[in-house]
Amino acid sequence: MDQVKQRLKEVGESKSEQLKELVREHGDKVLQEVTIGQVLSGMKGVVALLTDTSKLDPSEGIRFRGYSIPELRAKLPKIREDGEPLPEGLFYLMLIGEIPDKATVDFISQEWARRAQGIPDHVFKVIDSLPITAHPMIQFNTAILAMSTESHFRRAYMAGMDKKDYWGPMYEGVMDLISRLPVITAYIYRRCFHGQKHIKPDPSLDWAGNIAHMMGHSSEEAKRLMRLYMVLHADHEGGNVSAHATHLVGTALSNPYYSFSAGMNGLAGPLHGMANQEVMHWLEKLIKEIGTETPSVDQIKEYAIATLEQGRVIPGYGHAVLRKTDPRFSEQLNFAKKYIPDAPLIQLVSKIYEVVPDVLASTGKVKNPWPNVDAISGSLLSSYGIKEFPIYTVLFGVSRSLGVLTSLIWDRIYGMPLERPSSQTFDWFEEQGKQK
Ligand code: NMX
Ligand code: MLT
Repeated sequence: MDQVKQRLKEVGESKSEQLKELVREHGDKVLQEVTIGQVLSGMKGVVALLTDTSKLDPSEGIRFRGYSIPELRAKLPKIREDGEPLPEGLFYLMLIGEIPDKATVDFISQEWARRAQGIPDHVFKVIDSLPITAHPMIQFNTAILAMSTESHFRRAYMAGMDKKDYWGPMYEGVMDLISRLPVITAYIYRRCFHGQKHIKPDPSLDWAGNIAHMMGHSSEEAKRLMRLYMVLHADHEGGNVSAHATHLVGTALSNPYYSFSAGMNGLAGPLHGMANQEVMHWLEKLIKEIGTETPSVDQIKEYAIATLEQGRVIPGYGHAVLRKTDPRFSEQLNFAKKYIPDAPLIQLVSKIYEVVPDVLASTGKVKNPWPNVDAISGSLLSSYGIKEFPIYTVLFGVSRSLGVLTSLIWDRIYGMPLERPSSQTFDWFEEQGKQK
């Protein structure tokens, strides 16, 4: 058993006992009232999930196991003191609940580099059988499903493993899956946008540095950006579409590949992870229609109002939970201001930030007029030379694997049962509305 799995075993055993005791002793305790409005508007604010890896505060933003993003950037191990934290460290923090030392992070980097070599050939053949015009998310998700032939979890289940031990093969599958996503991503990227000229992983590099390297953006600056990107998108508590879908499918004891694939199908929606690509189309169209990369505040305002009048959303703005500017947006903006202050796209994003919140607030219905993580991530990638928008949601997905898959391991540690809420008919809801 490797050292991370050993520590997980120690932490997990007592936690799963605590959960059983909580349910035994306080299972009848009422948590909250739920209104018809909440159920019929996407269950917003309904507490229905147990997720330890991170928690979202509407004003403060995300905290990973209690740590804010600035705290993580200060505390998690880095390669260089002035660099970005390594996502391997965030993975360990989300999995174990403790900040790792650099030796542990190096162990995870090496372990992932080793496991990344095990992708079976048929996965690349399956990708190659798709047209290069197929959206990278289609190719990514197809590859994830194709990799499920390797599932330790399925093999253990078929062999009749005791359910209290399910977390073990789940951990092995998750480690394999996370390790292999960068290779798959770079393969798809090079296939679609760089004439199939593939670049081998460099086993001496960290996980995120290797993504940049294999994509062909191997400057130190691009690697630093990739480390930031992979940390910022890793998790957003349990209720977002990708986390919720991964968890839900996992409760049927589907293997980690099936479960993660479900989450990635959700991430591919334009209101969720695909918003990063949508933002770029919105910016491109703005530049084309106005005829300049440096539009005035009034021109941006007019363009934003026209988007709303066409019955469309302004991508990159709004959030189901946040009620302030997303700190993931602010962190990226600060990063850009530090390293590439003159980048035209970053200047445009900053100007849009001055205008759009007022436009959205003036509708009187948008609950959060502030930018989210996607309002800037594509502009940042593009400014570093990663200009092919369709890969952006795949990169989001690679990062999101860290959070949703650590949660999936914890679901098996806790022995979470099949999730099966009730539904009711329209007539039932109407009847409830009439009752005093
Ligand atoms: N542009 C235009 N209208 C908006 C926007 C926006 N950015 N955000 C919310 N609204 C509308 C929303 O469509 C709804 O309209 P209607 O009543 O006509 O159906 C109304 O405002 C109330 O919606 P909210 O309760 O504020 O938002 P909700 O929780 O339903 O949805 C989002 C949250 C994130 C789906 C929504 O803000 C949105 O569509 N934003 C643009 C897409 C986007 O950036 N998504 C990325 C989210 C982050 N991520 O990576 O997942
Ligand atoms: C996310 O990162 O998952 C998004 O901000 C969406 C959400 O939290 O609902």
